Amino acid sequence: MSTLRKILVNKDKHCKSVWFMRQAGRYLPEFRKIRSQNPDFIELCLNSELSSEITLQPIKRFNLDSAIIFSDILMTPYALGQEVKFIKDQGPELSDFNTERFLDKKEKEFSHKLNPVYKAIEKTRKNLDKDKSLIAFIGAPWTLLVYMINIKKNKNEINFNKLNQKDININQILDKLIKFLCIHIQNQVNAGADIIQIFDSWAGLLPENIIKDYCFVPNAKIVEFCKKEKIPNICFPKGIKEKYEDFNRIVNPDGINLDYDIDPLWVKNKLKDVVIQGGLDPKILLKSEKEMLEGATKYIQAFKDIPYIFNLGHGLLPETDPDRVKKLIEFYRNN
Ligand code: 1CP
Repeated sequence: MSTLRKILVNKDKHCKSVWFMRQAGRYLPEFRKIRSQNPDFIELCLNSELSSEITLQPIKRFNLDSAIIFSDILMTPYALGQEVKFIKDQGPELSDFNTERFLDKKEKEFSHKLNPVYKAIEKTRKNLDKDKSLIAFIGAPWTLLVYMINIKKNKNEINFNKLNQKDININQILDKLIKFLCIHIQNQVNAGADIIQIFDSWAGLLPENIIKDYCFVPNAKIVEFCKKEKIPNICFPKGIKEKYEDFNRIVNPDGINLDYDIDPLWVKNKLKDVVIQGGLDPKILLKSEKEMLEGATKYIQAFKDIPYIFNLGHGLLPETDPDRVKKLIEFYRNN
């Protein structure tokens, strides 16, 4: 059994396990080389051979305990018929959302379009040591919706006028998304993934009055599906501050990833009956080695008596020095 499953499923508090969000990506020269030869990001995600190779790059380099499949949360809107483009230094851009066409999408076509992702998972599983987990992931419905109907004004603001347009029935869209996301989860597990992480990266932009309907309830429905299918799951409701407590109570996932805003000591008191993952600010890897190791110590100490998976409070930044990543892993394993 992998160390990640020992912690997440068996709640083994003595076991150590480390992986990083965005471990396969832009801070690695070997990734940048492949990326420079593949200008279309979606095409790269649909290239099973290369996706699998990229997934294994950080495992070869650092011998991490788990691999996370190289793909993107926006592969879901892509498979649901929207065109997805990544504009350099601007982030993703999706073609106009058409409610009718979206609601009409069929399961078979959706799974067919994502087949290369499942092939990449199969291939990776064959080349990954038995004692390592292969993590697959989805974007949570709210976070996907933010991109799909293009409602983010800037880094920290939602265009609520657009969200409340009469021709967009949000609940109907969320329900359809949940259904397709559960299919995507099941397909990834059937292909060989053994853990699912659910990224709700924009949960922190939801106001108090709708966070339950748009974040807690959709995440809860997906976690319920995972539990029914015995799929170990980790939720990441980024930016929701003390509402982590409500989230944990209502959604009740196997694991919860902390963001870097939340105090680990608060977490220890307030989040019960859940495995804790991550928390360390990825920016700390850009500071001095001393600061980085002090930062890591805070998390290692806070969670030494409970099941804890070492990771970050968001993805590794593109400017991170890979040698720093190596140091951090060594430090965690030796402490
Ligand atoms: O080279 C490039 O320009 C592409 C950069 C890149 C990479 C390497 C993007 C574009 N996505 C990815 C891969 C990716 N995305 C992974 C791979 C596996 C790994 O973690 O190693 C994962 C898990 C994701 C998940 C993802 N994509 C999230 C959730 C996590 C998070 O960061 O909050 C989100 C929000 C996205 C959307 C996305 N994909 C890429 C960009 C630039 C964005 C937008 C982010 C934003 O709007 O800030």
